[in-house]
Amino acid sequence: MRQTIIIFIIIIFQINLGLAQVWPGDVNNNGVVNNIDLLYIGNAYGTTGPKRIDATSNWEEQDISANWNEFFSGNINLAHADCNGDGIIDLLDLIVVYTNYNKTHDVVDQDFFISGIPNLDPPLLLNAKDSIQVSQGHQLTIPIHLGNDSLQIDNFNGIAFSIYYQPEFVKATSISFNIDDSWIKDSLEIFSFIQNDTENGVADVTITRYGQNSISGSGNIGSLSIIIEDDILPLATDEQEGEITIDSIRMVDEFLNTTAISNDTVLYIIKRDSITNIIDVKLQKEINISPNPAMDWFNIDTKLNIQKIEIYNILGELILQDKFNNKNHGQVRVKPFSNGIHIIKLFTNKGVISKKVLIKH
Ligand SMILES: [Ca+2]
Ligand SMILES: [Ca+2]
Repeated sequence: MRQTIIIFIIIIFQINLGLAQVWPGDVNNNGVVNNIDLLYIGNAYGTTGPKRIDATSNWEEQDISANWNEFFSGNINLAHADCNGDGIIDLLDLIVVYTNYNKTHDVVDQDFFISGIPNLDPPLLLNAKDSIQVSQGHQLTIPIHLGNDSLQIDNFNGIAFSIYYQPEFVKATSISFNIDDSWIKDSLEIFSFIQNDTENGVADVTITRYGQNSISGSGNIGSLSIIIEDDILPLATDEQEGEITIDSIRMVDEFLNTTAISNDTVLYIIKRDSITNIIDVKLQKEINISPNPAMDWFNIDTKLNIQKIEIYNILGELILQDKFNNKNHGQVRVKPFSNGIHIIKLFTNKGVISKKVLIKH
């Protein structure tokens, strides 16, 4: 009798403290299924453990039969990454994330993002050319770069980010992410995922390597393809404008530690020639500063309205303030300033934007 009570107590203890309950697809167990969960699947890819008894992918709380040996940081058992409960973490679990995407349970503990500072933290860039003609299939392709020559990426294991766009310009199923010549891919050790919310104009992307298997480098990681919506164009007698922004970025190393990455926006201007039927898409960075490095002066060119600019030296001292009176272009003389990096703060109708300019006489 006494032995039975002890066993009973041990079982209760295990249920309370040991075994997790899994919501299939919510790998980091924060209450919501999204592209961040796929970073964890990538990280634990190929790991095996006990199968879930009576496992399904249904959106309901499911008991696991036994804990796996490994844990993610935050004491999250790897059993959460085995979304379909078959005892291995692989691409079938990715399908469960698709199936249960955006579903929530309990109180959602929102995923965090560390916003990088432009020109100080490595960028995730929409590497847009100035002007693209998209007469064939109306497809717009924008290469995406992670890191650059001066801001390299150390220990990339995976990245999740979102692309925000005006849904009225884009066909319902027309956004795709293609990994082509990509420095984060070697021997095909990578998978990518895109979930497109056409109603709100948000496409969530995840690209991750298989397992804990990081790589360092910078440059092209793939390209975004967007098909421009035909239907709106015949109505457009004038140019149509919109924005594509890349944000909500979470880049992780092999231990799922997050690195700050700066975001990016391009403006696009679409015009359809009513005679030739050629659609001309002009892409433009939100703010262009050139030349950079600057010798005696630099130009600012943007679609935004600039109220004023401030220039700070490397010591953080304010050395110039200039009114722009809501203009969207102008020239700034920097001849009196010393050589080195300077921070330009632009006060615009879309908030304060910081840019880095190198002055080199
Ligand atoms: Ca989650
Ligand atoms: Ca599985």
